[in-house]
Amino acid sequence: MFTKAIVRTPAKSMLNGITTADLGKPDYHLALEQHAKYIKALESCGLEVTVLPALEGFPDSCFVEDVALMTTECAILTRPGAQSRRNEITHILEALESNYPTVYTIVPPGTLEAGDIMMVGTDFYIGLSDRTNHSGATQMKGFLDKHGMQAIFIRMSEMLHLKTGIAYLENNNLLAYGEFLTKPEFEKFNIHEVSEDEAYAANSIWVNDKVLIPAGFPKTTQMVKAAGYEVIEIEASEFQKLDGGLSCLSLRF
Ligand code: CIR
Repeated sequence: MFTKAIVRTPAKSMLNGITTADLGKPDYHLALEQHAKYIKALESCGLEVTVLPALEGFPDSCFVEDVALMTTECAILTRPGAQSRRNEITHILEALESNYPTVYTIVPPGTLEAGDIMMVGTDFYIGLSDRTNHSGATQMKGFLDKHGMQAIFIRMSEMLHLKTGIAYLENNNLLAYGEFLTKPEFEKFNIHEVSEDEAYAANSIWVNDKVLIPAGFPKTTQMVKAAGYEVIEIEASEFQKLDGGLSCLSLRF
């Protein structure tokens, strides 16, 4: 179970965030409203949420998930592959140190964004993406090894981050889309397939037995309900415009 989350208020500069989505510029005020509701949803799942201030110098900084990995044993400060995001880490360090006695750091030539990491108990699936390279993943594996946790590398080529297309819902249930449907590493899971027209909903999150799903994806919502979960639908359209989903908006631990 998670007890805490860290989020960061979106900056006005989010209008200039990195994107491939071709959905237009985000509406900043709507993004703030959606972000506030996201926080409320996390709180309704029992989490104490720390809200960090907006960082205007970093348009993508509300996507806090990418700059750190929180485990039960330690936290790891990442080294984002996106150059414009690299120094976001200096602004999250204090929050990590105030919650963990041990904080490791990914160093050059490694790059890693934790949107590429999916936690399944003490196993951590690490996507080798455009943002996460082999050195970054190997450093991460070394840190996890020290604490008796395992890393499994996943080659990927179609998506921004591993969790763009996959979400672990606990109880061996995996929500998956696209290239992740056929990876041998995921065969052991009970795979719930997200259809192509609802691909964005593959980035959903399990929070203490509830599942937060982006609003507007009825097939995925129905499928997750049918699997026995209570679902909370969250409007995330303004973050979708920046290739960001529900997982990216928080660090949960
Ligand atoms: C980026 O390209 O870095 C941001 N616009 C979106 C980051 C989304 N993060 C995630 O999937 N973990």
